[in-house]
Amino acid sequence: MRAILLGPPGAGKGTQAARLAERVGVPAISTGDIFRANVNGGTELGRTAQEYMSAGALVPDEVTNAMVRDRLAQDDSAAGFLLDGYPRNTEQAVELDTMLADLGVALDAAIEITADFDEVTNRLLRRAEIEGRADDTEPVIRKRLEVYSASTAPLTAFYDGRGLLVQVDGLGAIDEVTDRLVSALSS
Ligand code: B4P
Repeated sequence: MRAILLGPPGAGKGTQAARLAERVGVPAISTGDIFRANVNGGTELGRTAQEYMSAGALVPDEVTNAMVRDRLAQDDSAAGFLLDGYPRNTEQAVELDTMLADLGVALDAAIEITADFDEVTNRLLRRAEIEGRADDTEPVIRKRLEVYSASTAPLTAFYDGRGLLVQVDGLGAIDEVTDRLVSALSS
């Protein structure tokens, strides 16, 4: 399976990507996790990413695209992958097309996990209490949702137009959402 996971921040992309990837036997590739690992490791990429992430903005496309291109070229992605949090705008989606064409493969599905903004805001504020992520404060969450509406939400129509869109309700227990995803993908 070669798929991408779409949805607003807090919809459950990271949560469900890990579970789905394990069931399907492909790597879950989270651009957010790669950025955070670089921030924690104090790398140059991490310093660049932190500046944008802590403001709730997207990390510049040239940085993100190069990172994903490298990751998809690794051996474990050859038989499939689940991209969590990429693409996040039309420019990244067009670049992903080029990367996949260069690898001679194509996407099987664009899975969108839907959830309303009140619910995702509450989830992220709860996570802030547990994990203390710098981008889970109320003003930054608001900014992330604005960026999602302006830049990422148009990808729903982009992938629907190609017949690749699979929408799954992200509300309810984590196990229920996983079951919905598995059944939506198998049909
Ligand atoms: P991400 O790491 O992708 O973070 P996110 O969108 O907030 O979603 P995440 O995966 O963490 O949360 P989830 O919904 O699983 O991005 C962070 C930042 O990195 C971006 O703002 C941007 O700056 C940068 N970035 C990443 N990709 C980029 C790209 N392609 N281009 C440019 N910049 C990029 O879960 C949230 C919470 O909800 C968790 O606490 C979870 O436990 C909980 N939860 C999940 N499912 C639930 C359920 N069903 N019920 C209750 N709680 C649930």
